[in-house]
Amino acid sequence: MKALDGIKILDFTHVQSGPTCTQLLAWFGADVIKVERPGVGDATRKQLVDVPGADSLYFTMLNHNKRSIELNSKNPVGKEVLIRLIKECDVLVENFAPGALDRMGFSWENIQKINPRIILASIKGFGPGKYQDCKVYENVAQCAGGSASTTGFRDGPPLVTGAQIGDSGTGLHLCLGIVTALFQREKTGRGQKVTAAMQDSVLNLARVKMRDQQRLAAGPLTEYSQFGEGIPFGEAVPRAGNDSGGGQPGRILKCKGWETDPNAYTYFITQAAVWEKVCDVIGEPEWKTKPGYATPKERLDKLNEIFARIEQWTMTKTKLEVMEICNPHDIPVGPILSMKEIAEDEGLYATGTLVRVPHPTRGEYISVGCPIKLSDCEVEVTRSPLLGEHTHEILSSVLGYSGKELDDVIASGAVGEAR
Ligand code: CAO
Repeated sequence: MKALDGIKILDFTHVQSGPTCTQLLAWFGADVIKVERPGVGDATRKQLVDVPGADSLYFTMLNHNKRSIELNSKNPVGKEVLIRLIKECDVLVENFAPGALDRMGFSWENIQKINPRIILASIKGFGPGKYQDCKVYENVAQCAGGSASTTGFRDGPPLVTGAQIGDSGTGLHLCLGIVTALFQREKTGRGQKVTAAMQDSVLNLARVKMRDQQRLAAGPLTEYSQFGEGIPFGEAVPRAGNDSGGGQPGRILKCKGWETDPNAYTYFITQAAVWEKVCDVIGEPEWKTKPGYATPKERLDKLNEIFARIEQWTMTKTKLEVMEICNPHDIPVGPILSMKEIAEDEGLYATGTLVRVPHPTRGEYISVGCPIKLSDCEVEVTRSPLLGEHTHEILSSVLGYSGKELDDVIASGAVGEAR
């Protein structure tokens, strides 16, 4: 038995943000019916193709455990099929451009009339306001949500991060909204509208930077490296390089092999509670009591010197040796792991965080499995559907089409089937 057994999701999502959300729901046992344009499908099927003729990794890695129906929702017969799907399903999830669902004739008011119990879950770039009509992609959200202005080095331009906090981050937020609405429906019997804006989700993930924006009014941010370097603050939270966000000084330091390996680095935090152990490990025991070094406040203007000394030590060790030496002392360090190293970590396959998935047209590929583990709901990752692979099955077994009615729908051209 799966946690979301019996829940049917009408999945009108595409690209990354929405599919991230519905994939999680599918992993927890929901029946996710992905509606795709006949002959075209989700645009990511054909983006960044590495195996000619096969669905891309972009698509396969975001659409596991789903079923695919090819359905033209602008065609009159297609609309009838869609109405039947809305009647059958518990949740409709979409991340079309603003207004697209309304233009199809499926406004929230209409959807509620068709099925008052349904939950409509939407991702948009912005919430209501001056930018509400904009189409938005990942990096736009990272910039508009405050992340880019606070990422990177002070003397360089704003930076976007490799983690897809705008797309996958918003998908996660929406997923929580959906299960919360399902929980509330248990008591009220009613559906509701759930929305998550990409700007809002990025801002939520950048919450500590809004904290710092307000702290600036009370004085300089002493834990930022620029304070110790005597560089004045402006009106907005600056980019903090690799400073840690939590008030404990931290940096990325070179390790053995850095000259040729771009990832031979470690993150190193000089946590106040373990300062004495840090001094012992790097061979500067006198710093434990030396005036100007003994307390965190005294050290603020010496952080460059201190980290340069720690780096002299880390450069004599590999990043994994640094971790092995520091961990027993509770000194927080993090090796900079490349995607290659992560892909080769069998421990991550053992926990299901990485999975090897067989696929009929592209062969076996590696995917990231479900990052959330439930003790009573095991996740089994199955491959993404081919375009229209389940059209017939959904029409007949979910919607009850049969005989002439089924033939008529297929003949109308409103639906397509895997070729
Ligand atoms: N049958 C018929 N028509 C369909 C259909 C189907 N099964 N599925 C989609 N369509 C139509 C839509 O109705 C829309 O038509 P109109 O423009 O006539 O209303 C059209 O396809 C295109 O949809 P779109 O505007 O959503 O797609 P796009 O490629 O132009 O824009 C995106 C993509 C992502 C920028 C936009 O959807 C968006 O801003 N979404 C919200 C924010 C978001 O999720 N962004 C993250 C994307 S991941 O980086």
